[in-house]
Amino acid sequence: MTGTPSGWRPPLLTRIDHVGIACRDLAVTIAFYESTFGLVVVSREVNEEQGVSEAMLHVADAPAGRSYVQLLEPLGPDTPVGRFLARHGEGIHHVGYGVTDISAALASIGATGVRLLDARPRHGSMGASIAFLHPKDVGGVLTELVQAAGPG
Ligand code: V0V
Ligand code: CO
Repeated sequence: MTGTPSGWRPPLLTRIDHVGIACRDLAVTIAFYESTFGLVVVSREVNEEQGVSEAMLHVADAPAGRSYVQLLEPLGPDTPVGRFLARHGEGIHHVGYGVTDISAALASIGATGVRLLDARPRHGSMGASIAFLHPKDVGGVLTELVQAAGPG
C-alpha cells in the first residue's frame, strides 16, 4: 500500500467527457464551432430515446480519455432539450463526466441521496453508457455520467 490517508478513495469522476449545448439548428451551430474554433465533428447521431439529434466535436485528449463539445438539437418540442430551449433558449444544457464503472458510480452517488434520472445506464453517443442526475440535486446543473465504449 502507498501512504494514502485512511478513508481516501479515488474520485468517481475521471474527466470532463463533454459539455452539452442546446441549439435550435444543429447544422448552423456545427458550422459556427468549426469556423470559429476549428473543432472537428467526430460523430453525428440521432438518439430517439433521448429526443436529440447530436454531434460530438473533439476538443482534447485528457489522460483518462477524450473530451468533446456535444451540440444538441431537439427532435421535437416535447423532449428534454425541446423543453429546455423553450424555457431558457440556447446555451449550456448539461455537463458529462467520465466514469470508469457507471453502475458502481450510480450506486455510490444514489446512496448519497442525489436523485438518479436513470437507475440503469442508457445508450449514449459513440457507444457510451450514460446516465443523468437530477439538476435540482446538483446545484442546478444537469449532470451526466459517461462510461466510454471500450476498445472495439
Ligand atoms: C430542466 N431544468 C434544468 C434543465 N432542464 N436545470 C438545469 N439544466 C437543465 N438542462 C429544470 C427546469 O428549469 C425546471 O426547474 C425543472 O428542471 C423541471 O423542468 P421541466 O421543464 O419540467 O423539464 P423536463 O420535464 O425536461 O425535466 C427536466 C429533466 C429532464 C432534467 C428531468 O430534462 C431529463 O430527464 N433530462 C435527462 C435526459 C436528457 O436531458 N437528454 C438529452 C441529452 P424550475 O424552473 O421548476 O425551477 S442526450 C445526451 O446527452 C446524449 C445522448 C449523450 O451525451 O450521449
Ligand atoms: Co450528453
